[in-house]
Amino acid sequence: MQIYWIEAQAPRRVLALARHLGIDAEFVEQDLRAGALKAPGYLALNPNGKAPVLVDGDTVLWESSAIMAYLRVKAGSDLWPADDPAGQVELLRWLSWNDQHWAPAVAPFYFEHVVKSTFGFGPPDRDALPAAVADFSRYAKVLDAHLAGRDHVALNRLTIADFQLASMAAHWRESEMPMAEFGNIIRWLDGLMRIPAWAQPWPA
Ligand SMILES: N[C@@H](CCC(=O)N[C@@H](CS)C(=O)NCC(=O)O)C(=O)O
Repeated sequence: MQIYWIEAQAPRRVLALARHLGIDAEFVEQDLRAGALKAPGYLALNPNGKAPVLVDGDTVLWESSAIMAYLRVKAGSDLWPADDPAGQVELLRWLSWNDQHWAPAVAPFYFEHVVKSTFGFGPPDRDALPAAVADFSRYAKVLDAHLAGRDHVALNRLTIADFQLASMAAHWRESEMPMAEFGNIIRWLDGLMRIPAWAQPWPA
């Protein structure tokens, strides 16, 4: 099995899960700045030209949530509720909510402060961020209320939804996300950081 990755939030979910589950895979880092994700060989695996991608024999998968579900099935862990249709529905709710609402709300902060510095795209444009605060607050309120009295996003246990929702928000401090009033989110993110594979997901 190969997992193609760059040092960014969507691959991070997959790498963390693979490490957490002890999956034996070859981790193939791609050079974003050299255009590796847009090379014909890579586009044949993922026509979107994005990471991560998983190749396992004849199976080629892109989209990190699908890859995480695949890894879970492979490892037989309960991070994806394979035998629980109602649990799957609950997870799908949060995976969809992330991709439609939460990820776009946190992405401007993450991009300006983390993506730019990781890949040498220049300094953060802080003037671009005030316009992003309203959306951030709107959806942070939803997540914060949901996490009151909970340590995890769904099913009262660690699932792939936690990794999906946390991958950009985990960087809230250095990204200067206006998180101060959302104590339940902070508690949840700090809790995830106690999982060694989440705190340090990157292959050596
Ligand atoms: N929805 C996709 C997102 C994939 C994605 O946007 N990957 C980013 C890194 S986080 C990427 O490869 N960006 C490079 C590019 O767009 O050129 C997933 O969850 O896998």
